[in-house]
Amino acid sequence: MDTMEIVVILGGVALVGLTLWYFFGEREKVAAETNETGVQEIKVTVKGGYAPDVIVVKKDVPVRLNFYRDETSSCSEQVVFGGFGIARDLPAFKTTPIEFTPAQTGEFTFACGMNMLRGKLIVQ
Ligand SMILES: [Cu+2]
Repeated sequence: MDTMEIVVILGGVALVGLTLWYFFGEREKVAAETNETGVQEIKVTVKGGYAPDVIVVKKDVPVRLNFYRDETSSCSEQVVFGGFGIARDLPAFKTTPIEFTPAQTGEFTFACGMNMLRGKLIVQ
């Protein structure tokens, strides 16, 4: 085995590791903050994904997720909260608030219209 082969193999291993981390790695959780009107509010930037992509909220307290879509890629033009029956268009370079009150605890996925970009809402 020459050096080039070793480099290629190591590169491949690193790529597999990165892919596994991307899909299964522990994501950073961010809790929505309750503002003075009693709404749990958080800004989510949409750009090739959702940042943050794991959002923690409290049950039975109104939630407002301010989706700021920082791109024109058609992939992210819609966001869908299947568990809450919400599908909303996100105009590019604008903030679109999505409001609801989670009535039960659990983990709920949200995604783009094609289910490619994904995030998670954890209700505690
Ligand atoms: Cu998409």
